[in-house]
Amino acid sequence: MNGAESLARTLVAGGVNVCFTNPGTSEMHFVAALDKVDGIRCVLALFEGVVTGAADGYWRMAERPAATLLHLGPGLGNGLANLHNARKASSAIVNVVGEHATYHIAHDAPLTSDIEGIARPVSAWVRTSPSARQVAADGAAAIAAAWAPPGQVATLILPADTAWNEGTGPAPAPPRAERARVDADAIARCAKALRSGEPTMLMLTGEAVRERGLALAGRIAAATGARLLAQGSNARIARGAGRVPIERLPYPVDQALAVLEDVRHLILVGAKAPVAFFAYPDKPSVLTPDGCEILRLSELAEDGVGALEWLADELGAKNGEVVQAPLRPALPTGALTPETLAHALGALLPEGAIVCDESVTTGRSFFKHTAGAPPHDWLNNMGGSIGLGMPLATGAAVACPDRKVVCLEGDGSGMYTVQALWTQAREQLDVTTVIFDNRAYAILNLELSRVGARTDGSAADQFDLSRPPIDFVALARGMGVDGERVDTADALVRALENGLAQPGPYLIDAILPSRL
Ligand SMILES: Cc1ncc(C[n+]2csc(CCOP(=O)(O)OP(=O)(O)O)c2C)c(N)n1
Repeated sequence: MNGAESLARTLVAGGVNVCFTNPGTSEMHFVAALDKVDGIRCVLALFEGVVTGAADGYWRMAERPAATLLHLGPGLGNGLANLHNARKASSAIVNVVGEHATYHIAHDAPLTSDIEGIARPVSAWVRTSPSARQVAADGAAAIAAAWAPPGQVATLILPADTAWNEGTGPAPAPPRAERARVDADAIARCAKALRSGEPTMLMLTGEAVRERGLALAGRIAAATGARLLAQGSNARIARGAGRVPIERLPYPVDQALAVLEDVRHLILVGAKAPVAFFAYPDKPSVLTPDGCEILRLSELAEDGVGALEWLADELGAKNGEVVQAPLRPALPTGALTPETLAHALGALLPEGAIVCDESVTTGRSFFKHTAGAPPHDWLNNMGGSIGLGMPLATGAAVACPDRKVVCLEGDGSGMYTVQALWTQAREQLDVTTVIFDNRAYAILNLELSRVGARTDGSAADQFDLSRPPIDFVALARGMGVDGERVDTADALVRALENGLAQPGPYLIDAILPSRL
């Protein structure tokens, strides 16, 4: 058995059953091995940003890492932005990156590059396998590194001769590291703050914003009067009727400051201490008020749900959590605006939906109007690098073929990785994509004044996507995805009903008032 097959069998033995691919010549033996070995599904994407974003979405929903297959330094480089997003989301991914045969590297052929150097900033673990006899063990180590809590990007670089030379057969995956339990001091400090009678907030993310974590946090809130808030962006929030509802920290600095202004004790459950997305002249970077005590219940890698359980016990908070009542807005009619769009989503979001949210400025009231929809999961971009939404939806749909994926996508953001639609068509993935076609980089137009930049007016041209207008329905059709364009709330409702009723991919180009 050659090294490539040894690695492929190692992946399957380690529970890696999907590989998002965009291969080249140096990966041909690995491609052949993936073909030969049962138990791993290969999903081709036409740009590496789709490959890496899909692997992120797959992890968030399957809770198992996918592999990627990328072509040397340039292929990895094309996938970097979404690997950055995956790193920020603490998503586990096993990248397999092809490399020239070991003896060929010295010749500096066209595709030779510093692959480790490209991989390192986005990877917690990087290794170039030295030989075919080592590649299976390195693959097993990569899987273990990816699984390290809370989830990591591991990059294994595979010189072509390590794939084609004689290997060892598969290596067993090392046991997975468990999440560490928090110490008793953390519980005692947080309990003291919660008993102080002073305004206290729990800021949650990670496992803590899934159903069980939210229920426990809700109990603590009911027993102590503490407020709950999620981070501004989260890998996956469990929401909807019957779950403890939670708001996110708003993006605009002034709004975030207002939400946090009275907090005296902030307890972080997996979350980072809140800071502004960007610096602005005359606005603070740190969003907590002066004098606010910041305490940590758990790091993201620790057992946050266990910590909430312990804390709830300590406080005698056994039940009493307030859950969201079922509540849907009425179907909207009239003009299509971000607000009527939010109503349509709230009215129609199906039970079990997976929402991949890259709605940027259009989505500011989506949370409010979807809060009482049937139970669903909500996935954010955590790294701020746009072009994640459609790949994320692709990976989520591969992970959960029985659930409807709803991709909420800005027109500007969507254009980065629009090729994801082709993969959705090829795999017949159940994704309804709604493009928020405001023909602008609207957020940048807002930011221009927020940062205090002075212009004579022509700067707005850099945010104008209307010249020429982008025909998303034609783009989708060109990649095998059906769709329609809508410009009223009534038409959006019909299109959403239509898209959600179909089992495969569908795209709705929602024409919104221009935001320039
Ligand atoms: C990789 C990357 N390039 C550029 C940016 C800067 N950026 C942030 S938002 C944005 C435009 C988003 O436009 P759109 O998706 O249409 O949403 P809208 O602002 O119109 O709501 C850009 C270019 C970024 N965040 N990431």
